[in-house]
Amino acid sequence: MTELTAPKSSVTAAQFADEIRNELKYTQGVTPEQAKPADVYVATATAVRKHLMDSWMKTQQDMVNGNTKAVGYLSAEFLMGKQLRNALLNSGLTDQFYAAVKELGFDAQEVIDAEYEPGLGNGGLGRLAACFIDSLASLGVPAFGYGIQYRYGIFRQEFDEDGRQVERPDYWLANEDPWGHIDYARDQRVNFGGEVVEEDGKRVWKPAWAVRAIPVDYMVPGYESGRVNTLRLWQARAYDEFDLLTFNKSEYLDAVKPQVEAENISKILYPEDSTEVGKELRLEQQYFFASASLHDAIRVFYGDAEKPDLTTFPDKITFQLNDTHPVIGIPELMRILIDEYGYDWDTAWDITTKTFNYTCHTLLPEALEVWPASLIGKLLPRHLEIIEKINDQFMHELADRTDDEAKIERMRILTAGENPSVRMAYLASYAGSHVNGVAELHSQLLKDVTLRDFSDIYPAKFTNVTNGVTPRRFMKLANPGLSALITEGLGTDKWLEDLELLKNLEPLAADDEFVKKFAKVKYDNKVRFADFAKAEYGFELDPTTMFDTMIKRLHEYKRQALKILEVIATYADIKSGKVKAEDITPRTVIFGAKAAPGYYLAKMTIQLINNVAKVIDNDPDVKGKLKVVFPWNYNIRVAQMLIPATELDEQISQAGKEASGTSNMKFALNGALTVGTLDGANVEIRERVGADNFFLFGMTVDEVDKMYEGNYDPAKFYEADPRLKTAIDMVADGTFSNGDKETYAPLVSDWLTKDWFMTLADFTAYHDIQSQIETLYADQLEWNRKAILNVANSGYFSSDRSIEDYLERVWMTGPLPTEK
Ligand code: DL6
Repeated sequence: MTELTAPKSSVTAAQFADEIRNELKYTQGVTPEQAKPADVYVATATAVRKHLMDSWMKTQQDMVNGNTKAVGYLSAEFLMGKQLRNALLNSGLTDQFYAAVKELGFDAQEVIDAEYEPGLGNGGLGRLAACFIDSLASLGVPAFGYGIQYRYGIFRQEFDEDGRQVERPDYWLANEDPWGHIDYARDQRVNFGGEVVEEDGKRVWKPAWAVRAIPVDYMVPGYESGRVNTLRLWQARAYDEFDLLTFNKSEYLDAVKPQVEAENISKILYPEDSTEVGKELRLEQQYFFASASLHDAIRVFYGDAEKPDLTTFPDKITFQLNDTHPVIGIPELMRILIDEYGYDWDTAWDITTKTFNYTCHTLLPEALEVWPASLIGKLLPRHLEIIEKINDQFMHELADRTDDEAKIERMRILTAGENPSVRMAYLASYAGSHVNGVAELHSQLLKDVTLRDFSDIYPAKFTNVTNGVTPRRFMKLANPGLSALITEGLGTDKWLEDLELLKNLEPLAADDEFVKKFAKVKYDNKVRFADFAKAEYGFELDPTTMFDTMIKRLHEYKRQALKILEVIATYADIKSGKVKAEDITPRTVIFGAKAAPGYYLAKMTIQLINNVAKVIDNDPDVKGKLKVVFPWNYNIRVAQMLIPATELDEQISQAGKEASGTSNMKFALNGALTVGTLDGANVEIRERVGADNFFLFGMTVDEVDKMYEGNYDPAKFYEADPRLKTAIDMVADGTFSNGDKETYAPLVSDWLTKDWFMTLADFTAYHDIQSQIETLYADQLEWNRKAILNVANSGYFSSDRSIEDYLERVWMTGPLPTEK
């Protein structure tokens, strides 16, 4: 499908076709006749980069020569998704592309499909980083995304014949990556290990080994802004390729060992950290990219000056620490300033605290990183000294501010005792200028619970910035049908830059003709997804059924278990005849989720979902009424197909556990109704779209807390709700494991004896809301009216708005001046 016209580039389709031909010849060395779609993809990407080159260079020059403070977004994850269509859209070359590839005799979709999606992130955190750098560029704010170019991103998920998750390595760099430019000349040295000695009254770090950090630059074009920022991802390389002497002695493995070890640093995203070696590698990764990025920023703004005035550093760039992964950057900047540039401690501290801000993305205490001091001491001995000194200074500062000794003790960055450890979130909360959560409720809970002591002592540091998503990728690219309808309804496509304009769609929810057009777009998207699911996975989906979707990482707190138990109970209702065939709203329940490779119960839940899907599929009694599918290897590409096709969005985490969620925003903006708890950004979505247009159920944070205090007993809920009991019994009795009662025994036992996230306690309420959902769904006009009201009132959840909030509340900067 050709997309609506993007901001125009003056290049004609014929010229663009010539540019692609040129790249085919001079980059790929093939004629159009010899070319494969993958060649045309690379040639197109190369041509697009050339279009962006002037703006990219100009943006950097304006940033370095002007007075606008830049933003450095330090993040272990950037889940970018495919680049081609986004780059075409933002550079105004979409229409030319479709015409040009046609002229060259290629199918545009095949060219688009030739791009391999990099998975350099896990989930919401990495995708948020990608949305943010898109918005920064679109708003014209000078910025760098800084991270790691992992050789292997998140694993490729497969399911075995028993429905179990199998993790396969995702070697995305086995494919050409035309977007990344390796800049060997701007490498950085990153040191590790060794010892600290006293020399001339100074502490001097004598590292034992070093890794070469090589930047790979990705252009980040803004939409309609004329600005192009940089995503700089570091690759780790060894300094010495290998030891020839050892090699000649035929000790091959020993000869390449240092090289292999150095390059391991950027090899995989989130190495398994249950072992010492895994932990060590994670810390190496974090220090590797934090150190290289800080040195890089100094190089960018001060060139090779030997004695730059780094007291101006916080006026040049402000660094956002995306979760705790880059927090080791704090002692690193202190070390750079003191050891490399000779500043005294107080000046270095002043610069450092003005430079960093910290975003916390979790409410799970176990997700706040804590490093054994011994490990930091082994890898980064000078940093451990600096952290000790920061901790001492902090303890003194606290003693001046409070008499509450227990509180001071609780707040230690470096814990006391025999095996001290370093709490990275505390380090960031003390050293950062600002600390923010990612939704109103989350920021409040950070202040009230997770970082309460810090917010008591430093209330002014704490703020909220509710997450957002980019409408360019998640509406314009993902949902061309809805985008065209919105533009028609509003009479302008300016909503792509100012998403609050969607509000003007509100009156159209009362216009039956518009509602019908909207319903048709949704139906077409369902057909599109059904076709995709058939081609990709072999699924047979019926687009006349309700598409009910739950996509997110598999975690107990997100409660995929709640959804699957409800599906099982419904299945049992149909089988037993408790629910009459004519009373059933036919549904297709779609799951998408990866479980961390070491997360036993999460992986078992995946297995259960797959086997429930199989049993239901093979049962003629439920045919046409209920179907479950689990497209494996959920990624951005699948999200872009599935979200626009979804009618009911499941956001059913236990209240007080989901920091924000961002798929909830994507769904609302694409006209799905949400069934959800009062958790994360659901709260704000509901406030904005209206309580009548949101299916709320379940316990609140306070009710959850009370239930924890009252010795929660899940078995009571099991006994009290016969549907729940039946569903759990079916899991236990082998219905979904060929009669084997052991397969899911750990899951069943966890539900009945522990159920930390209170799936059972919320089950009845979750079921009750389903009848409201089905009543409304039976009235398609009303359903779609409410869906339009969701779209109209979700403009706030643009990542452009999030970035504007960061600019105003945290970063205190803005766009580069535009030329008169
Ligand atoms: O802020 C982005 C994203 C939130 O939308 C999710 O609610 C939150 O779970 C996620 N956080 C993480 C960090 N670790 N944990 N847990 O991925 O951030």
